[in-house]
Amino acid sequence: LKGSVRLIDLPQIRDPRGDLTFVEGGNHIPFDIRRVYYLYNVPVDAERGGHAHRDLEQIVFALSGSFRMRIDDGETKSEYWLRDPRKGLYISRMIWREMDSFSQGAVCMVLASHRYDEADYYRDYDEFLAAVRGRG
Ligand code: T46
Repeated sequence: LKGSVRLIDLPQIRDPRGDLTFVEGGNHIPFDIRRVYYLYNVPVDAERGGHAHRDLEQIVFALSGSFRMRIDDGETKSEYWLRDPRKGLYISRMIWREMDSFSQGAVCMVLASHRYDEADYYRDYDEFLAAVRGRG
């Protein structure tokens, strides 16, 4: 998968009042943030994702609780268990992702490089495979 999927460590400021983590555009992440969204009230047996993006880059965090992300670049598959709010999973363009095994009360926050655009999605796996393999 080379650098196309990797964990990004964010700073953590700890003191007796609790922990604080921050993200700065142009510093901690490799794109300008144009959108933030979050998933919550997710049933523990839910499956989300099941798509890839033509251009979108994202960083996915488990702000609370945990869940699994399955990653597939068309050749290699891997999986990440996200559970640490300091560690975001960077996912570049043209990567298939699936999410499941959400813990009770899990909150997933995503930083995205573009606004929502349905035309940017591959929601069909075979179409995604043909596209990544076709590019050689
Ligand atoms: C991804 C994973 C981690 C919007 O209107 N605006 C938005 O910004 C988003 C993300 C979604 N939507 C609409 C589109 C669908 O009608 O919300 C509905 C559910 O979206 P979707 O089925 O794509 O949700 P997930 O959780 O399967 O996937 C989302 C992101 O779409 C995707 O980019 O990587 O979270």
